Amino acid sequence: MVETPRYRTTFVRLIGFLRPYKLSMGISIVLAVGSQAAGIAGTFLAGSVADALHHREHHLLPWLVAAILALGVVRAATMAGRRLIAGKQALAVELDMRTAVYAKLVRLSFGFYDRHQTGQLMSRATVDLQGVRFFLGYGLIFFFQHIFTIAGVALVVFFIDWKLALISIAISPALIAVAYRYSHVSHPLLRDVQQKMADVATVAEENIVGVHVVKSFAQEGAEQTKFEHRSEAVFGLSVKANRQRAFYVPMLSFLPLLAQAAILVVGGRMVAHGSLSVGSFVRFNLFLAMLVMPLRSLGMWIGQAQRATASGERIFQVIDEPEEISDTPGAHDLPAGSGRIAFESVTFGYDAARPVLHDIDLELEAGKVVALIGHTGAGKTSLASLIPRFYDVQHGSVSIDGVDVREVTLASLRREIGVIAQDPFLFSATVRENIAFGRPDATDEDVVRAAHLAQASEFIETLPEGYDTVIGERGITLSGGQRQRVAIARALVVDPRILILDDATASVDATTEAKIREGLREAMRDRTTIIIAHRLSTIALADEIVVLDDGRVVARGTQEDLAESNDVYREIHEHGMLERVFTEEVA
Ligand code: TTP
Ligand code: MG
Repeated sequence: MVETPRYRTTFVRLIGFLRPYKLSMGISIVLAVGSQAAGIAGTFLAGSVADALHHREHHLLPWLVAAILALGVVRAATMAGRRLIAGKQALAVELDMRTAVYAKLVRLSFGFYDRHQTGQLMSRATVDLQGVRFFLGYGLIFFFQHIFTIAGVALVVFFIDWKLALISIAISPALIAVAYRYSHVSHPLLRDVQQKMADVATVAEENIVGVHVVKSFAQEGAEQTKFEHRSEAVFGLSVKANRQRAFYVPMLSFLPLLAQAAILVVGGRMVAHGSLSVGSFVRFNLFLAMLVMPLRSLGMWIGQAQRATASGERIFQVIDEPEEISDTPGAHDLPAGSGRIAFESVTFGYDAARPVLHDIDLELEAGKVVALIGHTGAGKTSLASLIPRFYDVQHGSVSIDGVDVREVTLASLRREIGVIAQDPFLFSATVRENIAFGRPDATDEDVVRAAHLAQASEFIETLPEGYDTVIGERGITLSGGQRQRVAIARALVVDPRILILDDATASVDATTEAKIREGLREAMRDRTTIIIAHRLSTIALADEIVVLDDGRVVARGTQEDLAESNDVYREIHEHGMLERVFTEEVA
């Protein structure tokens, strides 16, 4: 992650998210202040009722009650207005923030995802966002509302009697401090509870997803114990949080009582001596009650602001992360061409200090099929991932039809390259939507044609709802070979100039492999194709073979060339020969 920005900067930037909502913020604050003012005025009049009763001015009563009711209506109306406006604005701010975070997440490079854990990123996108959302949505409005209430009430009580006012205000620092303290100590605990709950969910999820492994190793008991341990951790922390609540909440209710007792004693004596009217005595008690909530909330608010800022910092770390791989200024679309690929003295490493590809010079002819072979870890996947610019080279260049991939827009580059991974990821959507993923405007015919080319149409039609069948979580309802063919169809529907198949047939049985191979034969027509393969039968599709060893090209040629000269190829050849006989028998 990038260097963390400073606390104050983060706070200012967070507030910056409110800029588009200045008007509605302003109106909300005015309405909030208005409703509190009506509340204060109503409370004041309640005291006047007591005075009227005390002085037997009964004719004033109906007027006073009517005025109190009218103020109540004003209060209710302004409150409703504030809730409507502020509520909508809070949701809009949340939407903006979420959009900003996700817009960044989808743009970040593969390198970023290599360096960061999914769980970490997910928590930023959810928990931290939640921490900020409430504060940004309502925090400022509440702040102004509380400050106004405290100031307004303080002013009125000082106006009534400054000595009594001092007594009631004296409680404020203590109340704010205790509320702040509560918010301060409870938060880390609540966050731990949340974290432990995530742990419980993780164990539960892994056990459900990995149920086959758990059962086949007879580890149900051990897994249950693990689960119980984590659940007990949640229990322990929750009990602790409960203990805090049991202490602080009554404490927060008790503190104002001290002030009230003082006012009852001192004020009562003043009333008895005639230096304070009964009405003012009533007012004091009511105003004191009015103060309690804002004072408590203000204390909590400070804690909330700190947490929101901490969460904001983590969110901004994502938002500020440089995109590493993005369109260079002045990038143009990849010009039309036939799909010739050239690597020129390419050196590349995931960590620049440890290259995994060394000084590779390789030219792949347009429209030809090249098989990339080599031992595991030789760098085949790495080499292929440089073409769609999943990563940038450290030295040298990769070009398509004579144009450096770094000079063209990513969208135009990737549109021309279909990548099929070994274990392709399919979305929980219909087969049709999965195939049309790269080209949402594809017609049904396009989808069916692509499926047909990939030899997938046959099995898709036997699915319960054909192309409208929704693929289950992680593609569970399709077999490995079926998933792979859907992935091939997905790559073909965009009609790319270049096709890259990474180990595409390593995980399937011979019959399926034969079917996929048939699909490929069609799919590869008029495209430059790179097949990373281990099976001889797949390699047989290629016009040429490139052998990679330890990040270097060590040989290239036709099958016949390599059969004589290359050890790696001979190894596969001996092993794969049996495969081929078997495959042909079955197919
Ligand atoms: P690969 O390019 O993944 O090697 P490969 O595709 O030839 O191997 P396989 O047949 O098993 O698929 O890896 C080359 C080196 O790069 C290896 O040392 C692992 C390393 N590597 C990373 O550090 N990060 C990555 O994301 C990948 C894909 C590889
Ligand atoms: Mg690989």
